[in-house]
Amino acid sequence: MSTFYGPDFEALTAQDPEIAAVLLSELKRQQTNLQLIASENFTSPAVLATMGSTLSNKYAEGYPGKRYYGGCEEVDKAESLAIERAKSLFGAEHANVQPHSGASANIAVYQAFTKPGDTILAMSLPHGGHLTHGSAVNFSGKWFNVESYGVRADNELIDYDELREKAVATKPKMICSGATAYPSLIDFEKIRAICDEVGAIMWVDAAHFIGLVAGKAIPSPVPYADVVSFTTHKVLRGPRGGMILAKAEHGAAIDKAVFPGIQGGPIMSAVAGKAVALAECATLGYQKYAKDVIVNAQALAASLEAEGMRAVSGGTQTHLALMDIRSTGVTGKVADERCGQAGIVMNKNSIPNDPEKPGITSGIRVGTPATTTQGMGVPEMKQIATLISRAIASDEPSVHAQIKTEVHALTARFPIYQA
Ligand code: DSN
Repeated sequence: MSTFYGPDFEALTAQDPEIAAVLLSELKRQQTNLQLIASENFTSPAVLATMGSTLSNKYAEGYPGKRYYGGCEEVDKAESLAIERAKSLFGAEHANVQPHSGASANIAVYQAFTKPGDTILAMSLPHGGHLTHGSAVNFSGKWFNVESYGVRADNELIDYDELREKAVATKPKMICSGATAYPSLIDFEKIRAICDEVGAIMWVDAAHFIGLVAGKAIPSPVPYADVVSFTTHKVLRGPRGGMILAKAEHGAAIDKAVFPGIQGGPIMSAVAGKAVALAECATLGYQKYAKDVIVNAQALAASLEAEGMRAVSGGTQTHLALMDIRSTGVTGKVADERCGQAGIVMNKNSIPNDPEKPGITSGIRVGTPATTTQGMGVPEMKQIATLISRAIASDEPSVHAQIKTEVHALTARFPIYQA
């Protein structure tokens, strides 16, 4: 029996045992540790099979029916299915399924709507934004005049007054909403009104929460935004990659920006994998999953609070919780390391107005997309919070070894990728 969901693992083992061993060890790592990184998930065997298929061999620059290469009749079908499924699932007027990643999708959005030197307004990275939303070390911060907004000091929710004041004062070409470490919902109607007031393009980077939108668990930005970009591998549970939805009037600009603007040949195996994932997301089972992800995140946040940590923004309405762990006496970096030694995988994360540097931090970010895919529920979230708390509290390798044993016992009850 094969333990790997790929068509030719035996052939790979014979040809390249070193890489085959990496694949097996990574499978074991994913199966036995607790995966709490908010941006990761376990995609389905069907998506994995598509990603490892011969579609990877095909060059297909252009779009279905208008390619720069021959022999595209089969991959055309896959891309057309992905586009139609994306439009139908999200009620979108236009979909581009070719971006290689979330960052690529975002570069295409800049390319479609702005020129270097234009002003954009986006959430600051230290308050939960993303590198491509204008960070000084990213192309976006180097090529654009970036104005930022953040969260209010009192409740750690987006400061819409500040957002509007900055928009009115700086007249940005584009206003970006969306974040990587913001546990609350975003008021898209309010942001649409601000964009209309100042004549800005409304861009939503929905990478983190689009899977919750697909599962009808939270409100959608699609009716409000000019353009919505996202990754396909987070809560959405698809292949690694990106996607862009847009109003019909922007469709041609988006397509031109993706190809030939910033990419050459699309990765057709990933495009087909996106089609498979989108069909999975249209099921009632996925809708239940999306709601369970949020219930689990709320249970995890509440249980970590019961262990003495503080949930930023007062809790979560999404798939992730950002915990201020200063009460534990250790930094996010140390907590991340200690949890890692105990088989609990998550990441250190800055909290709003963090006194520590980004490489150290006062917080941790925990997410529930992967554990919920495994079938874990509220009782397991309570157990996980206790395991995290115990791991953070100790610098004893023997304590971490004991917790790791308990983690392995827990994950063994919720197996993934069984042959
Ligand atoms: N790096 C991703 C995350 O973990 O949130 C965002 O791109």
